[in-house]
Amino acid sequence: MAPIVAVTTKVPNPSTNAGKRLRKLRRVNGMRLNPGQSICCLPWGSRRGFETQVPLRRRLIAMCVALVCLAGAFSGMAADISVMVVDRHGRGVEEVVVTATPAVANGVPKLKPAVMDQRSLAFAPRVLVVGVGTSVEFPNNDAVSHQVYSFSDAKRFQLPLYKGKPHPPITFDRAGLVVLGCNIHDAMVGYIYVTDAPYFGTTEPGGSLEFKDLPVGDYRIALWSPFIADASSSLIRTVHVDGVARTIARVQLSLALRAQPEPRPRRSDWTY
Ligand SMILES: [Cu+2]
Repeated sequence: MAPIVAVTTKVPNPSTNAGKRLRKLRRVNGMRLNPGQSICCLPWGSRRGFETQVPLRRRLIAMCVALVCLAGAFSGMAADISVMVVDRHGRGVEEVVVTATPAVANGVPKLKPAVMDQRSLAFAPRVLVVGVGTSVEFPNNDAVSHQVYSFSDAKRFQLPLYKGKPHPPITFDRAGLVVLGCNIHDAMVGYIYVTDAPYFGTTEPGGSLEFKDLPVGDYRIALWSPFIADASSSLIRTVHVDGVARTIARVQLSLALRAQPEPRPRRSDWTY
């Protein structure tokens, strides 16, 4: 039978460590405790010193956790921006393109197919704003044929004479202004404003536009319309969304609206 060998392992003496911790606690804030006195039996004034010193690390950790949670909750907050565009007499201006670009990127535009219709010898809508990469259909719902074209740098194309919807959609893959014309009807003019801003729209007949549930942050609001003669630099606002209250951006124009939209399609660019 093999002899039983006693194996001993050197481990810290718990009673010794406990003694060290107790002596350390007794030195907190210069307090001295009697050997038989317990921390939990300290009078209130003495315990306050203990509570403010010993759990400091825990409190810092809890504070950091709270700040992280607060930041997370704050980042999830959102609020509306209400844009109002009025002329120099205070009347609302419709069909104004409004883009909202966050100072710190917080999303990508939600692209959806768009339509630039042709009705009653006019483009409908006259002004369309789309995100870069949007496909646009050009149905002709008139009884007569149209030949739609653009010679703008942002998108050059032409749709041979047609009625109905024989042509596939056109994708606008570059930011900029696309001026539309018809080679048959010179009075027809339309605009597609292609933007890389994640939030955009056009003002209602009363001159207003609402951006719903935008994440907290600073935004650059910019306006464009073929009828606005004011300098583009005067049509920019920086607003802040605080996640609580609605932010209102009101822009009043200084110059009278143009009688005719500008720029016009350049027929001279056609090559016959
Ligand atoms: Cu036409």
